[in-house]
Amino acid sequence: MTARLMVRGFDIRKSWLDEAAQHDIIAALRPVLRAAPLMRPVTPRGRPMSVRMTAAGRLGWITDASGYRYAAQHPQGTQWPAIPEPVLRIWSDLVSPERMPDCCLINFYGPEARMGLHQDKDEGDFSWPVLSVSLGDDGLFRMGGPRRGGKTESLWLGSGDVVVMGGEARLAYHGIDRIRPGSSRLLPKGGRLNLTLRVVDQGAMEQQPT
Ligand code: MD6
Ligand code: FE
Repeated sequence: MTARLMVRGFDIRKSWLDEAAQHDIIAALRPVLRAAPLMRPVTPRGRPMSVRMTAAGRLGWITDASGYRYAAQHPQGTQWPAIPEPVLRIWSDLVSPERMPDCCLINFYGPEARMGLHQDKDEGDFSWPVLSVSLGDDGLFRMGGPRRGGKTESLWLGSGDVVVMGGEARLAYHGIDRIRPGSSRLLPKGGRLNLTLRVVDQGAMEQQPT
């Protein structure tokens, strides 16, 4: 059973995906991860992130010494694979069938991984929401407001949960404090996968690093 929760403008759909739908997505992600292997990104300040990352779609979000930006190629020099159909379907159902996302960022969390509080602000168009899909182990999701240092609220995201971050929440700070290793059996080797779908837009191919 799915349930809807609104927290600080974050539209949270608990158990939006049933187990069969989750397995379908994992199967569809397997060739994507073969074509575009997960890598450990390094922040512009030279700190390796604890999550591993890759992408699908026209553009992928990357970070390295030259900054955060969207790029048309995986750092290995290949185009990003297409965003799998069952993932696009979630976007059509919850956001819009009129405009498909340009990027599906794929984050993998091992037992020690976390994601510090951040805004998603490298896109050229904030009128579209960012949609996130959680798969595998539970992750403790922290939600704040438009300014760093404001009040926050946390909620465990489980496998199959979907979050739509739009409207007043589009530029809200958010992050993952920790995961609960071993809480799901969806991924044979454990861990948490998070997919975020974004409309990037603007002459994004020429985008300057931030
Ligand atoms: C995560 N999520 O759940 C990290 N970004 O692993 C995000 O950073 C995120 O959940 C934009 C919109 C929704 C999100
Ligand atoms: Fe984010």
